[in-house]
Amino acid sequence: MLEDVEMPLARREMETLFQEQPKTGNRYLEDTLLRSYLKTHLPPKVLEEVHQDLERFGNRLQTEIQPLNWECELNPPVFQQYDAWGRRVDHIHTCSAWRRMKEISAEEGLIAEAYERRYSNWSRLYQAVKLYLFSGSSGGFNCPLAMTDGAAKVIESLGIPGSLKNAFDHLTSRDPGKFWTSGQWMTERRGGSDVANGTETVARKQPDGTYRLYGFKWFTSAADSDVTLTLARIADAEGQCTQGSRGLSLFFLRVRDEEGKLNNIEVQRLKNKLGTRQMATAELWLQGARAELISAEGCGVSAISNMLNITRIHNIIGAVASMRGMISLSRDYARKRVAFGKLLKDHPLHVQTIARLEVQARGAFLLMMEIVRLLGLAETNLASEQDRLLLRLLTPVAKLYTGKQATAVALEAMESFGGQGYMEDTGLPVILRDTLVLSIWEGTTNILSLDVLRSLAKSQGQVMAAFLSTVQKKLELASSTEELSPAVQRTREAIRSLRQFMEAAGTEQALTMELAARDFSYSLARIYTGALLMEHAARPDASPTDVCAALRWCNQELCPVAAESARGSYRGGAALQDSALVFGH
Ligand code: UCC
Ligand code: FAD
Repeated sequence: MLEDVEMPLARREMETLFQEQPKTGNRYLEDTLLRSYLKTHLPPKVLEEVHQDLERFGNRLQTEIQPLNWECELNPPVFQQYDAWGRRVDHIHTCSAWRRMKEISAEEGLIAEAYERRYSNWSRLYQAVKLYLFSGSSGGFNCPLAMTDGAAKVIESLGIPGSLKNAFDHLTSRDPGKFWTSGQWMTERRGGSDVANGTETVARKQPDGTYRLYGFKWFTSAADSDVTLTLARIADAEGQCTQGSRGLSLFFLRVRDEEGKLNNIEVQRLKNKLGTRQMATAELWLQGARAELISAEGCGVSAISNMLNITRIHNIIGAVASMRGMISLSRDYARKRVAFGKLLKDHPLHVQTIARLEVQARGAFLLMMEIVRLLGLAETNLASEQDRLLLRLLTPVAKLYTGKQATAVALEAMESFGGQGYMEDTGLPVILRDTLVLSIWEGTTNILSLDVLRSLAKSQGQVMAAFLSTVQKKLELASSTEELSPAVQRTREAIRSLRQFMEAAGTEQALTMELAARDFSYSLARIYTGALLMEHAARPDASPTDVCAALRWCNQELCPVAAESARGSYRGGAALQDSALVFGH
């Protein structure tokens, strides 16, 4: 080692040029929007209790959970196919930090809270807030939690049949020794979007009434989970299966037995993924896996949609958490990093860049809270028909929209750290990679846009009526705040355009709506989010920043579907042009 005196001056000077690491403190205490939301909406008694728990949880995240998060990234799961003596074991080794995340999830009631309903309709929202705070430090454990919640929801919606009572108790347990997680095996090689035509797995009935499943599941995340829900086609006495959606039924199965031996399942390999590397996603051969039929025969897709809608809400939570996490770090970095003789925070162009991200994150946050509020009402029988319809519509809308927002925010925020943002060991690329999947799994953007149309078609106009009347109510409320009037005005215009578009589309061919589906969903997301931002800004104790966020949000194109329609983007010839542009003539 060089003696201090021998060190050249230039090098000594350079060694003082450390870049300070951006940090976040107690996530709950630092999140002013979250706290103002809770203060506005929660009954005082609930707020008091929840506040205490969230403050404690915020500290636990910072001191205990955040270090585990990084350990999970550094120690991804490892697949061992054979033991030293050539015996096939198919063991997925997970790190101790990952296993600790499972225990913490139980201790914190991250699933239990939603099903115990200590705070009636507010329990769901409270659970969602904890998940939101946990998400960015969870080392990818938010993924199994999403599916566990989805499985519990399906079982609950079936009335917790006797045969599933034990599983439900495990999935919703606060006891780390008892807590189970679930997988969600829907995707097969022939297609993950078109599940109805992609599913080849066959279920053969056994004399004892159970089934054995044979097939290949192409994507199975959190493959170390205890149980799973999956789809298969029941074979009749001749071995024939009904094809399409009506041939699919929903099954529950234990992945391993009490000794940890796989349930006639072989692991082909673990996926080599761009992100979510902390979590094992496997390809699995089902070779007679014993399973229980839990839906009516042929009603598998509608039965698993209870799971889908919950996991999609978790996806929304993950997206908002990613945005908030990136922005918090970026904000802290701006307070520490000097460029051109002053801190980044004193460069208006840099701050403008982050402020634009902040507007996106605020909007997404309020949309997330609206959805979990509605879910809480629905689960405690306090929801009106209008609330239920809105929940059905807004879930795919928010999943697809926040997925895209989170990707854009994570990318831009990464740049705000300069070259450091690109350095693997800062952890920032991990956040970006893990965010990119949010638009793919749980239904891609296009598939969810089509699901938005499905929800419209199913309700014969009632969904749109619920959407429009809720937005109108929020606008009326916002009208009393003078500063918000430009935003109110712009949203009213957007609604007029949306109505005109829908009337015109109703008279044209179905292709119009299919081509418009994505822009249509974006329009719903922007209009509804704008209304939520205005509602929040119209509170008596709203801050000028709340007003500013609402005004800025509403300054963007709120109804892109009408604008694109006016450009002729959905006319008959447009699809042909699209095809020519992509594939040539
Ligand atoms: O990706 C996955 C796990 C990733 C890891 C976990 C991430 C956790 C989040 C993270 C936290 C950060 S699991 C795989 C996800 N796969 C998908 O999302 C599939 C995407 N494809 C679709 O969503 C399609 O639209 C399908 C599969 C639902 C289309 O199915 P069908 O059978 O062709 O569609 P149908 O015939 O229109 O629908 C069949 C029934 C209908 O009801 P009935 O039978 O009563 O008429 C539909 O109304 O299902 C009903 N249905 C729904 N109901 C379909 N979708 C829904 C829905 N979303 N809500 C309510
Ligand atoms: P495809 O269905 O082939 O889609 C390809 C493209 O075509 C997409 O862009 C899609 O939007 C578009 N497209 C398809 N149909 C239409 C249409 N009608 N109109 C317009 N565009 C269309 N699945 C599980 O079941 N369980 C898991 O645990 C799981 N974990 C995953 C983990 C990771 C990290 C990833 C990346 C995926 C995981 N998946 C899982 C699979 C995931 O749900 C699917 O990849 C996804 O649903 C898309 O299906 P696909 O890959 O077959 O794409």
